[in-house]
Amino acid sequence: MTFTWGVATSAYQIEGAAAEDGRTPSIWDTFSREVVGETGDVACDHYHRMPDDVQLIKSLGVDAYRFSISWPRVQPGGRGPANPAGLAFYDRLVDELLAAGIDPWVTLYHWDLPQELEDAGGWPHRDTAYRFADLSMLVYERLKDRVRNWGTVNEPWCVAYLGYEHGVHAPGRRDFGAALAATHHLLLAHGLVARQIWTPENTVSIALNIGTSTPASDDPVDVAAAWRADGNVARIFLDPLRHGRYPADVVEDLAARGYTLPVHDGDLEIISERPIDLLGVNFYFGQDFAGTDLEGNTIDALGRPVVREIKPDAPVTDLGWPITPDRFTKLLLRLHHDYGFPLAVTENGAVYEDHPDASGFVADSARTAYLRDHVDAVFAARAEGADVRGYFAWSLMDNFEWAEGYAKRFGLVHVDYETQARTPKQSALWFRDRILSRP
Ligand code: IFM
Repeated sequence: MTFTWGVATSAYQIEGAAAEDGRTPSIWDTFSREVVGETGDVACDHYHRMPDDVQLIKSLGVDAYRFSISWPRVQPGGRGPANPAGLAFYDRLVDELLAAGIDPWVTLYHWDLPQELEDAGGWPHRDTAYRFADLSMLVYERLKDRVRNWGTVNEPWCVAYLGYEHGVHAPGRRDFGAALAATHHLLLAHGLVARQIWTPENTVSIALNIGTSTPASDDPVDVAAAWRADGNVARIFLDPLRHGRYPADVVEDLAARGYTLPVHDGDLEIISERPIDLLGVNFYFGQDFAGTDLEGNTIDALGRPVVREIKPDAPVTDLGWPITPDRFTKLLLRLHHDYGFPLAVTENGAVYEDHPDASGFVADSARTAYLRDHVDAVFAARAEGADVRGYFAWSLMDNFEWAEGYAKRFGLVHVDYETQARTPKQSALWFRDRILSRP
C-alpha cells in the first residue's frame, strides 16, 4: 500500500471571493462578521489565484491535495440546482491538480453551511442532512469521473459542539440538546452520502478530530472520567460508524441528564451500511482527564460525575496547544486495534508566530520540529502495525483560522495578506525533502 503525502486546506479559510459568481453567505460569513471581526471575504484570494496555488502545491512534491467544497458557492442558499459558476471552479481545480500530477481529495463539508439552512434550523434540524446529500450529489456527479477520494464531513465534533453547544464557532449557539441533535444529523448526513457515492474505485472517508483522552492517574475515578470524555468526543462518532450503534454508556449518561439522540428507525443502518474505506484522523494535541474537581469532589453541582480536562505537562505551540506526538502514536494504534479502519492523517500542524526575515523567508524551526516529530509518530504507529496510509499537513498556507482570524498561522507557506505573496517557509522545504526521502 503506497503512502500518500499531502497538504490540506478548506474553502472558507482560503478562497475569498465571498460574494462573487453567485456565492451567498454561509454561517461563517455571518459569524466572522458579527463575532470574529475578521472575515473570509478575501482570505488568501485562492479563488482568483488557484492555478498558481496548484503550482505552489506541486513545488512541495506532495502526492495529494485535500480541499473542501464551498456549499454556498455550489448551491447558493443550500437548496435547488447547482450554480454553474461554482461547480466550474472546482472542475477547473480538479483539472489543474490532475495536470500537475496531484491527486484531488475532496471534502464535501468543512463548516460553511448556507445561512438559509441555519435559519431553517441548521444541523440540529434533520432536514439539513438531506440537503447535504443533495449538495453532495451535485458535486459528485460533476467530479466523479476524475475524483477517487471523497471525504464527507470534516470534524463533526467541532461542528456540533463548538458551533451549537459552546457557541465559539458558527453559528454561535449555546444549547447542548441542539449539539446532540447536530451530532446525529452529521452522522446521518455522512451515511446518506457514503451509500450513494461508494464504488469499488472510490475511497469514502470521514475526518474526525478524535484527540486522546488519557486518565490523569491510575485512580479509577480518573480512568472513568477519561472514558467518559472519550465517549463524548470519539466513541459517539466511531461506534455508529463501525458498529451501527451509539455507545451504551454514553446513551446512559445522556439519559441521566435528560437527553436522547434523535435517532429514527433505520438511521443507524444508514450510518453504518457502507463502512468507510478510510478514517481521516485530524490530530493536534492530546488531553488528560481527571474525575475530581479542584476541591476533590467527584460529583458536580448538577449531580453529574466530574470530567475535568487537564493539559498534559508538555511544551505548547503559540495557540497554547500541548505538543504530544507520543499520544499521536497511541491514538493511531488504538484506532487500528479497536476499530480496524484503514487510517489517514488528514490534518496535523501547528501555530507559531512567523516572522519573515529581510528577504521574506520564515525560518519556522518550531513548526518544522512539530511536523517532524508527528510524522515520526505516524511511522512509529505504522511500525507497530497501524494501517496508516497517508499524512496531510495542515495547512498548505496561512489562512483564516476561524475564531482566531488571521493572527494564528498554520501554514507551511507564508502569506502576506497585503500583497498575497506566498513564500514557502522552512517547514515547507523540510516537508518536501521528507517526502523525497520516502518511507
Ligand atoms: O483550521 C482548522 C481546520 O479548519 C479544521 N481542523 C483544525 C484546524 C486548526 O484549528
